[in-house]
Amino acid sequence: MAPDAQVPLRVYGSKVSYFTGKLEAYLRYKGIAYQRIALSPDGVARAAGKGRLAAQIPALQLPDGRWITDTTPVIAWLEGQYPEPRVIPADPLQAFASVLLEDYADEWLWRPAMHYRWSYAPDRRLLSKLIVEELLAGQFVPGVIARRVVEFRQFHYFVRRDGVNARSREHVEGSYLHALRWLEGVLAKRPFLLGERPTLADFGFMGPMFRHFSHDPTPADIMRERAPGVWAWVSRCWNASTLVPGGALVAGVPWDWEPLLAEIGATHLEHLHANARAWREGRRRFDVEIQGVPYRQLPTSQYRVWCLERLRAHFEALPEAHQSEARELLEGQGCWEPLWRESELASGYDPAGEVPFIAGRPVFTHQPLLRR
Ligand SMILES: N[C@@H](CCC(=O)N[C@@H](CS)C(=O)NCC(=O)O)C(=O)O
Repeated sequence: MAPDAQVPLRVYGSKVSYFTGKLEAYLRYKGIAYQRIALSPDGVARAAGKGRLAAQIPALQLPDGRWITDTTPVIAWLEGQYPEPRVIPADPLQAFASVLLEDYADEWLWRPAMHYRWSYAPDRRLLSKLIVEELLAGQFVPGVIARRVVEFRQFHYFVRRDGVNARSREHVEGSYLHALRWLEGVLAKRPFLLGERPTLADFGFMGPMFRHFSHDPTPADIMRERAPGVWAWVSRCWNASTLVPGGALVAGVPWDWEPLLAEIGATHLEHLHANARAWREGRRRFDVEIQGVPYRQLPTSQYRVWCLERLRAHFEALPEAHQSEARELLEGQGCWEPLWRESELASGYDPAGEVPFIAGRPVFTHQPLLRR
């Protein structure tokens, strides 16, 4: 049953979170009413009281009481419930390429986003303050200790443990700079990535670009200096509900997407492949070389095996004529081979096909490995 559009969805999230920002930008554009509930002790208690303590944010509660998580399947599901204005392009090739861009923005740009936030002192200080104020609103807890704990936890789990060190640091920052340059070039030609209105690729990029890169002091300074067009686009996406409906999209996958696809093939898909192999071999950590830079002891992620499965499933579901077009596009940019290099995938992440109606599992969780 479609949710009642008049009753706001409850979005449990944080005003500084990557994925909460991505989802909020989408909901605003769609005109879907929502109420954001901060993860203060009160917000957590309310979520827990409804029988579900979110392991990840955002977690959404529908008017009928059901919960959904994970912005990628959540957006896909909401598109079925609220079809207009549609964000998943009607052209199957554009839709497939957009899903690939969304996955890259969600998963590959996550590392530089966390690195800038937790490695640079001004960013770390500001964000630990904001997070503690949100989490501990109304509680008497020594703020300075809580902030140090947050800073240590985030840096340890999402920066050091995710392979950022003296050898990889420049490359990690290079991923952000590459994405900025690419976006700036495309946005000099049209207001959104596929034309006159935002589509899934725009909302995918809003994850890293909105609540991290355009907000945190160090990457925001870089964005304002080097990519003012991206700076303006972030606001445009946030304010996109005011656009006149029906803006045109370009035909097919534009040639200016190709350099980004080449980057995705050389980075994100290589990483997804190495992660999937490590998962098959039952390893908790793995090494991989990306664009000649060694990333050591990365945590194996069950969730990201599922990401690769989903990308393949999307390709396989394309009508035959579009499959050959998509294959040609991917082969031309070095994406095809890493997408299929791992012969068998068995993530076991969502065996009953229930997403987004499952509790999303944190990206680096190893529960199934522990059960062996
Ligand atoms: N794939 C998920 C990822 C959600 C996610 O990782 N959210 C982060 C915050 S932006 C989180 O909850 N992290 C949990 C933690 O820090 O332990 C989605 O798209 O919603």
